[in-house]
Amino acid sequence: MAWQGLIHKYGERMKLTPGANPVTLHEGNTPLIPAPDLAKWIGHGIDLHLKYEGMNPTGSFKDRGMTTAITESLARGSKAVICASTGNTSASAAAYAARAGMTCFVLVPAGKVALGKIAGTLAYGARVLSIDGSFDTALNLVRKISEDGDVDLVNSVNPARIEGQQTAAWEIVEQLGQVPDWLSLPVGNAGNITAYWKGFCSKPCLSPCSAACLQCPIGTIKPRLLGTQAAGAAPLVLGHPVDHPETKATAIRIGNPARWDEAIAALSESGGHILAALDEEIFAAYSAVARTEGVFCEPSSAASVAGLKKALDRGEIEAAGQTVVCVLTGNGLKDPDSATESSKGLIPTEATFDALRRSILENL
Ligand code: AN7
Repeated sequence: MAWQGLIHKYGERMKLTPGANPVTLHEGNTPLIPAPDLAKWIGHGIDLHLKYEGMNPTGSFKDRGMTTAITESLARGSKAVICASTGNTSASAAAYAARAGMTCFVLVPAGKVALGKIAGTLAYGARVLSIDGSFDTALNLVRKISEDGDVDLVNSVNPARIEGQQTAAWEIVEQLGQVPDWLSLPVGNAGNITAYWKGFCSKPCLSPCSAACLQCPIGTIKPRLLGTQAAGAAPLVLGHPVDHPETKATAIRIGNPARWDEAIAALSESGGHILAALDEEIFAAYSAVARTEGVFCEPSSAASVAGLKKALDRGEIEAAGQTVVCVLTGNGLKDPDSATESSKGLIPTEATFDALRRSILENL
């Protein structure tokens, strides 16, 4: 049967209102792509796979948690939702709210959201409120205003978001036929790391996922989690909130993660590790992912690759011969400015045969 989204596939395994009518864009079922050439770039003999979450309907992993959050909100009879966002949450909330016939308000930090994310959010008809403040300030404001009850909060402090996002862990086990040894992901507000850990700790699925997985290993075998923050926005690494977070990886420009305690617990229970990557390291990984494997992710997503390389290079973790999944949380098309700025750019070529031949020979 054709793919009908996450609630259709996994609804029975999630804590949701029974009988609620799913609001879905047929999200999930994203590719898990083997990445042997990127593995060589990283070094250290790892078996690397990329979970390409940029293939979700609005271009990021947020859709997994938004199908559940908006479904629950609609079932409660809400007419409007609100979120703070560095961009991807806003696009996702706006799309699912449009589908549900609800009004969506988003608060974004002025000038710090990638163009494609704003474009999507506006296209889906959301009210985009741009504030002179960080994501953290925006989140505090929307948390407070949602207490009035007129608008439902759909940031990842909403438990329905975590319910939906944990499905990525289940998909990875199905696609790989095993639990990976390491799961590497970027960490901003820490909802995703919380959700993955919940998924990996849940009950096994009822039927075998694949030929290689005759008995579901979920809940018995667990991966180690590797979290990466941007160096200018690394509260979990530093152990204290960052008042003025700064990074060119704007999706993870977050100084005081809402799911702080859950993230620390997941890291410690999994025997994992968290570290900070410099913007240069994140952008080097960003280019490497696209050029070695033809997979275009946004800069923040590449933090999962940058952090993995850095942790291995420094001997902070060992993974030789082990299976590693890097979660590429968002699509590179969301951030055209980063893509053009970190490439050589266009090659002006006169429209003649000779000029064309010269351009080709000079650039072979
Ligand atoms: C591409 O959209 O917080 O640690 O408001 O867009 O679960 O927050 C985005 C976060 C990683 C971090 N990669 O995930 C938002 C927002 C991308 C992201 C993260 C985000 P969390």
